[in-house]
Amino acid sequence: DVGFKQDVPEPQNAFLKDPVMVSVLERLLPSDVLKEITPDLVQICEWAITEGAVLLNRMEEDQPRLRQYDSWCRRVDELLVTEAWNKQKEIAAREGVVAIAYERKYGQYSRIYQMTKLMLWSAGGGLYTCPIAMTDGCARVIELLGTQDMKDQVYSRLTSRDPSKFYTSGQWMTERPGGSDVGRTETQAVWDEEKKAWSISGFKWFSSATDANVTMLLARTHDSNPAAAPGTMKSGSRGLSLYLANVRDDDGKLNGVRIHRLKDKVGTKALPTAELQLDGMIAQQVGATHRGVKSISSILNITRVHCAANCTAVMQRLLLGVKEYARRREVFGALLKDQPLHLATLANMELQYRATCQLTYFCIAILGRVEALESKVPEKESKDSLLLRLLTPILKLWSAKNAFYFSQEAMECYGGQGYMEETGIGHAMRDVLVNTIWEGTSNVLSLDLLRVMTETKGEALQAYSDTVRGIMAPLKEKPEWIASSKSLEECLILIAIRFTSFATPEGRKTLESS
Ligand code: MFK
Ligand code: FAD
Repeated sequence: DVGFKQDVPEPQNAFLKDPVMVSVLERLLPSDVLKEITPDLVQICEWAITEGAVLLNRMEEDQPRLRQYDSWCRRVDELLVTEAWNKQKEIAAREGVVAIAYERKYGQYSRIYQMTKLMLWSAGGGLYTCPIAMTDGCARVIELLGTQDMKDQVYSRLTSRDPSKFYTSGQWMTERPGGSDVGRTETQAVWDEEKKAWSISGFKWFSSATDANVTMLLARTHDSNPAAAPGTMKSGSRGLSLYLANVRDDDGKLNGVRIHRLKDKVGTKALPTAELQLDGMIAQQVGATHRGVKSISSILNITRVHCAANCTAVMQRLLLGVKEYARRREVFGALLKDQPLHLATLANMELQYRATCQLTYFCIAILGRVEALESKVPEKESKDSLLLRLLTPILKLWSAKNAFYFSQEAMECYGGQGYMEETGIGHAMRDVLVNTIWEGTSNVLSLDLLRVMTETKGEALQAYSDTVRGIMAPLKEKPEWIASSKSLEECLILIAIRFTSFATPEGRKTLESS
């Protein structure tokens, strides 16, 4: 046991060590709100690097399993998740990682608080952020479109801080013929007069929260009017409606669901993603018949912001890690932090992180305003909701691509150690990669951007350019870079990064010095 031993980098309390997140919060939150929530944000970071880190390791080492038959050859489809995974559910409830957004104690600022806490919690909560994202989206759909009974029985649990009451939700859209093109959905919903409920049958190709209490799912609706010909259905996505179902009954028995198999994935291994066969799953319809895609779109838009928050949080952790390592690792007679070329790499990463963080918070702040001020579906979309609708696909697409490239750079910053599983970078890289696929691939999001621009007949773009102009007005800079960008998408992304970063004196300084 002789020879050189590397000085080991210490885990970092992200809230105390990252000046970027704090400066964004100082800009976006009233000072009394920030003061009040700061101790909570500090404590969740402490939890994440101590107890959370232990749970995270257990979740990765001991992955979910499926026990399909018991020893008497009876089909049981028992999903065995780890104790650490279940513990995360308890902690998520107690820490209010969904509840904070819906309690709205701080009005429009509650979203900012909730998303910040979620990002910091994710350092120890890991992939439990996935069911939390879908739970958040489900709560919003019920808030907007649910019946009073759904609000009393389900919404109250999705937004509860009591671990014994807290529910999580799944989001079952993807089927074998189409995940992007959900209009090819084969699953069908037939009205069951006796049960006074919908009976759903089909095959869901991806279900990430298979241990969830409830789920939102799309199905093709049979005409429930007894006078209509049996089996009357519309094709395409305009034949789909949205349904809410319990995944299991009170005894833990699955509600007309068979777990076909667990997926063998590149990453997100702690997450129990399964293929599901539905055979008479009892469900309630949410929102109007044949408006399923529109009705579920609130989940899509919220989970897409969650994906960006996840990317931002991963980048924050990786950046804190590589900076800490640069202070401890010596090469060619100097610490890495004093090697100009390495510093240039870190500066570039810093810039990428800051831009992602600014853009993510810009959207979170608008989401907070829209939710706090528009608790019902509005007659006419406000400027804020148009802006949010336009920016969400850009945010999700751009942060996901960026975070993956960023994780590769972080891996390289540790040299050979970065490629070792023990440093956790490979794990982070595999997990963050999925953000480019789930909740909409890059091309699907690009087309969504075009959808917004055309469907709103330019109003969303107008809201956007008004906002840019408002922010740019006090700046002397001439936006020649807009003219030099190669595509509309690139131009929009550049504007988004520029104006969200330039909106703070600190952002201006960083970008100018880079
Ligand atoms: C750490 C973070 C973790 C996050 C959790 C991740 C867990 C994994 C969960 C999943 O991956 S769940 C599956 C996610 N699936 C997708 O994201 C589907 C991707 N495909 C699309 O988004 C397609 O664009 C879409 C399914 C929406 C296409 O459907 P259609 O029906 O062919 O589109 P169409 O006809 O253009 O739109 C129908 C209506 O919906 C229109 O409204 P109107 O009927 O009033 O005209 C659209 O405006 C509306 N719409 C579509 N997308 C919308 C939207 N409205 C608001 N927001 C949107 N994003
Ligand atoms: P496809 O739609 O077949 O896409 C294939 C390629 O075609 C992509 O590159 C795409 O960009 C491109 N493409 C598609 N349409 C167009 C177009 N019009 N123009 C140009 N290019 C296009 N789904 C759920 O419903 N619930 C879940 O819980 C869930 N969990 C998941 C967990 C994991 C780990 C993963 C990897 C996926 C999960 N999904 C879930 C599924 C995910 O949402 C889909 O995989 C995704 O939406 C893409 O759909 P697809 O797999 O059918 O690919």
